Parts: sequence; C-alpha cells; structure tokens
Amino acid sequence: QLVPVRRALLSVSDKTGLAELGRALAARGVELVSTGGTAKALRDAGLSVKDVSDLTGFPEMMDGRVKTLHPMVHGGLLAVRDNAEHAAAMTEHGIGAIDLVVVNLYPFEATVAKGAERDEVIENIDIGGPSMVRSAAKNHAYVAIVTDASDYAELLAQLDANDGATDFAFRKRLAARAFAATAAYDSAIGQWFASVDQGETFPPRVSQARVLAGTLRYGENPHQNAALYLPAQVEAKGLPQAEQVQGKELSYNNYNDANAALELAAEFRGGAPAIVIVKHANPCGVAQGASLLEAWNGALQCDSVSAFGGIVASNVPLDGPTAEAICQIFTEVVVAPGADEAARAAFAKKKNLRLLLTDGLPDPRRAGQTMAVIAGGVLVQDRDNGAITEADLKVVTQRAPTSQELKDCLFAWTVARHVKSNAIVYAKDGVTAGIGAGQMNRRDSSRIAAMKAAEAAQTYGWTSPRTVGSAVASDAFFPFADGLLAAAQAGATAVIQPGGSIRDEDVIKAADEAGLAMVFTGMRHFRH
Ligand code: 93A
Repeated sequence: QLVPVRRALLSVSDKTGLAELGRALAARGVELVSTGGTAKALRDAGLSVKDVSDLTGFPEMMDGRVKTLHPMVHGGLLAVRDNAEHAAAMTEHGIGAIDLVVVNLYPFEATVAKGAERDEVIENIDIGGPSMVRSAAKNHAYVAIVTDASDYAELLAQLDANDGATDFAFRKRLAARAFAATAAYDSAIGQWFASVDQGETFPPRVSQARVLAGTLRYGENPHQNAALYLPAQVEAKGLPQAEQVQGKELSYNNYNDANAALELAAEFRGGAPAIVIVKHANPCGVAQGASLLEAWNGALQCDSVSAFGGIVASNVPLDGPTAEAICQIFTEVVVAPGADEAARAAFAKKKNLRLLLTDGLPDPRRAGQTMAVIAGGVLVQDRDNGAITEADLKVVTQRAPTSQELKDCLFAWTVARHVKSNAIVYAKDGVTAGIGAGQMNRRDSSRIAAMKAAEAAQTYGWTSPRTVGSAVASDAFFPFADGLLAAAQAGATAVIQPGGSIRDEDVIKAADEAGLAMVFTGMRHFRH
C-alpha cells in the first residue's frame, strides 16, 4: 500500500545531511514541520518550514523538555486513517496527518562518553524523540520513520521509485530499525544508571547496539548461515581498525582465527619482533627473535605440520624477508600492524592470501565482556584481562628458577593463556618448543606437546628436542603429578602453573625429586 508523503516532521540532534534532505523533500512538494533547532537549520538553508509550536499552539517550553509531546503531533502520527472514528477525531480537533518522521535522538551516549556532569547527562535523555519514533513506527501502516542519517539516501530513492510515496515493505523495514534504535537507546540509559550512577558494573549491558557489518559466505561449516556484527561506534573506540589489502573474502573461521592470532601477538606489544601462527584458534607456534624473520623461523619450527594453512600475526610491521618466508608455505591469513613495500610486493604474488593490515594492536588488558551462547541463554563474563608480574610468582620448589628459566616461564605463561584448555606450553629462549591444546586431561596435553617437539627435532635434524632445558607452563594447576612428570621426561627444567590443587604437595614433591624449579602464579587462565 503506497502512502504519498505530503507532510514530514523533522526533529534531529545530528544535523548531518539535514539541509540536503530538506531540500530534496521540498523539491518533491513535501511540507516541512520542525522543532526549534532543526527548523532554524532548515531556514538557514533557505527552506520554508512550519514550527511545531504553530502546529501544537503551545510554545516549546521547560528548556525544550516539552516540544512535541502533544495530541496535534501524536494524533497525526497514530491515527488509523481508514478508521472512521479516528478520522472523525482528526477532523473534530483539526489534526493533520504526518506521513514521514525524521528523528534522531539527543546524544546520550556521546554525552556520557565525554565525561559530562550528571545534570547534563540527564538533560540528554530524550523523551519526545523516542515517543515520536515509537508512535510513527507503531503506525507504519501509514507513516515512514527514519532514525538515522545514513538512511536518507534510501528514503529519497524510495520516494523516486514510487512517485513521492512510500511502500509498506519499506515502512516496515524502517519500523524495525526504529524500535531497535529506541531499545538500544534505553538500554544505554539503563546501563548508565546501573553502572556509573549506582556503582554496579555487572551484569553488563547485554543488548549493546550492534550493527550488521555484512553477511559471510557461511559459518563454521557450509550449511550454516553467518554474519558479522560490530558494536556501535562509541564502544569500538580504542580498538585498532583492520583493512584487508588483498586476498579472498574473509570467512567466519578466518575472522575467528585472525582475532586469536592478533590478540596473542598483542601480548608482545613494544617487545622484540614476534610471530604467532594459529590453527583453529590455537597457536601452533609462537616466537620472538632479533628479527621478524628469526621469529618466523622459530614459530614455524615448533609445529611445521600444523602451520600449513595457518593464520599468521606479528607484533610489528612485516618486512620483505619475512613475507617471502611466509609465502613459502600455504597461509590463509596474515594480520599485522603494517607492512613495508617489499612485504606487500611479496604477498601480492599470492593472490588468494588474505592480508589484513591494522593501525595498531589491541590492549590485551582492556576491560570488556565476552559472551557464549548456550541452549536458551547467554553466558556473559568479563574478559580474561588479569595478569601477574614476576613479583607475584611464588617459588615452591627447593630449587629456584634461574633468570633464564624465569624468562622462559613467563613467555610460556603468556602463550598458554591463549591456548584452549587443557593448555601445556613448553618454551625456551623466546620460542615455543611444543604446544598441547584442548585435551580433556592435562597429562595428554603435556605428552602431545612433547611429541610435537620430538617430531620437530626429527624434521630439522636437531640432536635433541627443544623441550630439553625448556620451561613448561600449565594454564591451570596440575591435579596430579603425572602431567608434570611427563614434562620432566621431555626435558623441561622449570614449571610455571597457578597452584591451588589439594594435591599441590604431591606435585611439589615430584618436582623436587625431578630437580625441577617451579613457580606458582596464583592465577589461572582457563580458555574453553
Ligand atoms: O526534550 S525532549 O525529550 N522533549 C520533546 O518534546 C522533544 N521533541 C523532540 N526532546 C525532544 N525532541 C528532540 O529534540 C528530538 O529527538 C531531537 O533529537 C531534538 C531536536 O531538537 P532541535 O530541533 O531543537 O535541534
């Protein structure tokens, strides 16, 4: 059902594109009605506008708190036009129909974000705006409601396609966006009252406004639909932006793996060049080196079999030699905070390789929440941003770790927190020697990691696996001595783990007997 747009009510805080829209509407013979600031902006653009106060017969009052809250406005928005009683009421009270509403709301979130005083925040709770938005959206059978400047072009295209009218499908689509907008708006207000105003920081706002950024080819598997949603601008602040420079379209799994790789690379912000190779969201090789190429070689040698088809991230801009080396094996995605000319040229030869360049690295210790969907619900938790320093470590064995062992312990610990549980990571000289991930018991992770190290030694013709003389990290305590003994057998000489098991004493005794040095962190990093 087409509804010709004869009268439009415009009331916007964000005046982006307003003059152009007003001009385009006027050119199509639409009568414009507006609130104070919006009317002024339109008049400044040379347009003729009717003031809402003329429509209502009331001045805008109480600092603008009451401008559009009036039957002349809401009657014009809510009337069911082919209902005889509604039509009679309109005639009796001289209420004119409004066919189009363009409203965006007082900038509540931006006011909070800029650190405004409480009174100013409260004043930026829009009441009249959302009321009009909801009235118009409810009555989408007759009224078109536009709540975002980015929809203006679509609106004008619609009017052009329908000889100055809007169709039902379009109005319905706009109504859905409108209710989503007011819901997100009220959610932000509720969150502010709960957190800033009352000191409650949890539970977080689960229904944060998310914008559909695009549909993906498919999900984890081809028979699953998938899409990418991004948070509204305010929340995205402070996180690096990535640009895809070349390569095939990113898949669902690519996004997930590239994220895992970059988050781990970010742990080495400001440190020596580091390379992370990820497969199925788990690192299969991580290394720091004097050069990025050295780091690449170290990471690759940890598990060159798994590195095939991997996702690679670095903590510094990519250089030519490293890019050439990466291109020698099949790589799905490379993500890095920049790349020099030579690196770009090297990757350009691999047309399918997806190259993502970011303008920085995320802060691994940033606050925030993560979500997991379960049947019938959503689990929400704070990000695992807890961290320990060397000062937090408690030596529990007779032998204290040497300074080199301590360094290896901390490197292994940093990697382990990014490995799915049960996580066991062997490391030596800033290079992972073996990574055991995602096993249902810790002993198996320990053995698998050692097995990978032994395989690497064979592949590269080393006299012994790199686990010999390494440090081993465990993301959670060893519930029994067996996992620790497997590590000792592989040649590890130092252990870092949270501690806290009821059998800690047994585990410490086993470590002492094997001559290991062990430190407790007092913090665990499960990752499921
Ligand atoms: O203060 S309000 O809650 N009371 C109202 O009656 C009202 N009507 C429109 N805020 C109200 N608005 C808002 O004013 C709109 O949502 C829009 O954001 C803003 C536009 O004001 P102006 O045209 O004066 O710039």
